[in-house]
Amino acid sequence: MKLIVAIVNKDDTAAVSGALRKKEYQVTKIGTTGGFLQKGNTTLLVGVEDDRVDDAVSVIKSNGHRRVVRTGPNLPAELMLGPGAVMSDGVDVTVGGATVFVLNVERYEHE
Ligand code: 2BA
Repeated sequence: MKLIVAIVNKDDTAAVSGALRKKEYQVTKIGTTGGFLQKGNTTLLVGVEDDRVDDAVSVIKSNGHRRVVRTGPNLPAELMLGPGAVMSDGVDVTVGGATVFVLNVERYEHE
């Protein structure tokens, strides 16, 4: 068994989780915040049998869309420009479709 952890844009959450449920995947949604943009996104947890992982990931990818988002002003930019650097204007970044991690599940219990 695997646990899929998928971070999707919050505007795609309903489409992604709806498409997963339609194919009888069980989904848990967690409201999360991206560390870079500091904007809300959604993390989905999906426990699946090994032979359904590829299908579940393809459902997630086909319902999560890439989009360009403008950051707010005064974005800390130390990673790009060095210590203490801040970008006074916003910049455009491309976000998503979906960021997907597939983890091995050592044990699963469900009463
Ligand atoms: P955020 O951290 O808010 O990042 C949003 C978008 O900003 C990213 O889109 C990427 O295009 C850009 N970005 C992130 N860090 C950057 C940096 N240091 N310099 C320049 N641009 C940067 P995605 O890559 O599609 O990521 C969407 C969201 O997925 C992220 O939101 C974060 O919540 C999550 N994520 C992505 N990779 C992750 C990872 N390796 N571990 C944990 N969460 C991750």
